[in-house]
Amino acid sequence: QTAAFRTDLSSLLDLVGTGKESLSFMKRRMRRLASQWGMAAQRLHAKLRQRWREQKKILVHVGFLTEESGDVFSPKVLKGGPLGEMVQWADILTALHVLGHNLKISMSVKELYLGVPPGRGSCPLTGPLPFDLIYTDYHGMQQMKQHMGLSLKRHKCHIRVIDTFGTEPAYNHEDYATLHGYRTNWGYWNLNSRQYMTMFPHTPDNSFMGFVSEELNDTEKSSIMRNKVNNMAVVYGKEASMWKGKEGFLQILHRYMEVHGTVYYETQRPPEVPAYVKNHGLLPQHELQTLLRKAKLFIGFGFPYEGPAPLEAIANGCIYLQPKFHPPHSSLNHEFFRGKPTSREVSSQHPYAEQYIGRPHVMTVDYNNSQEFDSAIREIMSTKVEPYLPYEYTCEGMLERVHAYIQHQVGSPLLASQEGQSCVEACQRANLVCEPALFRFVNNREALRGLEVQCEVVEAEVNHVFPAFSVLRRECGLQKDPLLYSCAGLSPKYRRLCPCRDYRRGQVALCRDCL
Ligand code: U2F
Repeated sequence: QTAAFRTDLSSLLDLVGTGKESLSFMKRRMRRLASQWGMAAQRLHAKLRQRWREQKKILVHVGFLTEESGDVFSPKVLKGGPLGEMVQWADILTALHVLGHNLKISMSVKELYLGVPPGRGSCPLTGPLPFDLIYTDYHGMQQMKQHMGLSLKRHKCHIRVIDTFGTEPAYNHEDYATLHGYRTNWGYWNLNSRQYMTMFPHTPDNSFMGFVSEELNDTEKSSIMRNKVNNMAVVYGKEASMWKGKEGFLQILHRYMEVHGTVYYETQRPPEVPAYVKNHGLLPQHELQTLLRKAKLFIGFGFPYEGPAPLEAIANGCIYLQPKFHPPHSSLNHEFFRGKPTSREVSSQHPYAEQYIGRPHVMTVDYNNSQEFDSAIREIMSTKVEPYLPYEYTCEGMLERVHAYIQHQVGSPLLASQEGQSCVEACQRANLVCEPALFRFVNNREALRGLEVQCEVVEAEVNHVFPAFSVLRRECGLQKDPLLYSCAGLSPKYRRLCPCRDYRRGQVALCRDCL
């Protein structure tokens, strides 16, 4: 079935459900950005020039929002708790919907069981997989392992783990992690490291999923630039604890600028927030954007790490000022990162802003040097910048990327031919070509299991149609001599295991992403 772009979000909004602040936050965000997504869909549609896209059946199981994982996030949505993950899940869901895929959303372990006759007690994921792809997170992995048992192994290659800070190969590889001290409580799932999808492009070992930020047209941009208030600063930190011990910097800042905050409070101003700060309380996202449009400076004090807010500020024409960390923070020296499956060194509050955006939009300075800090503020007040949003954080950028991951990362599939059909033909039927270099990856029992093949015997033989299986006799054969891997071979007795890949139109020797 063909995936057709969708520009209407109403069926997605229905799917998301109700009853939790986190869901309401995500839905508000979806509505607010709906027209932006719609325009992006039209642009990508034109760019892809009718290229055929297969509609995938996709399960999105948001583990961290399930009651079973404790869901500590939802109750804090209106109280200054982390929203970055919710921003990202809202955008992932929207991107998948807009790309035209067939979505099922699950936010509880119960929902993993839906559609199974009562009493059978088995998860639908234990049978043949009804989904082409499963997006989940580390909590979801744990839950699926508990409920699917061994069959999780078979379905592994369909899983994508949304993982904010990233997982390095050394931590993912079970045996290696065990041997060399890289085991963490998050697990060692033996995935292909590209199955972990991150919030920022931390390392090419993982895939970069990202999220989106607000986009402005030229008229909006120039109006924002005209209306900037040069001495207005907004502090990054919606929770009072993020302001703790920052009086010194705030004092210097206040010498030059009017200081605004969006700190959550119940009845009284939190003691961490000085009286001269104009605190708006936690704002709904669109009101925060309005505030950022006027402000000249968005200033970070070191926490939270790697959130969406600095990108939003820069997109609204602010300069983002943040502390440099030396030594860099990492799981080796900092409580927040301790136990996370990465040794990545975080060189400032927001390394992406530092390394991929930089001046004039981003200034990363040593806050312990008050002179440096002081002159950064003065420089910011006199620097003119335009609102800036990297393409990869626009809706079109995200759609393009998610589209490419879906079509290419599952675009090199393993197929079973029919009896009497060669792999040349089997792949062709799926608009792909047989790729002999990939036979060595499918010449094993795991591949047979992945295709749900019933084998009474598995034997390795010198036979030019192997790897293959006979349905009738329940016999499976693996290839003994790699020189005999053949796309062309066929036999009426056997269905073959065929590794296929995509190709460039008019240059079939190369895969689409090969140049
Ligand atoms: C990050 O999580 P946070 O949620 O704390 O990240 P922020 O950058 O502070 O902002 C998240 C969103 O909160 C919104 C704002 C951002 O989209 O528009 N917001 C708002 O709606 N109203 C306000 O008054 C202020 C902000 C990161 F994303 C997580 O992955 C990490 O776990 C966490 C800890 O490092 O930091």
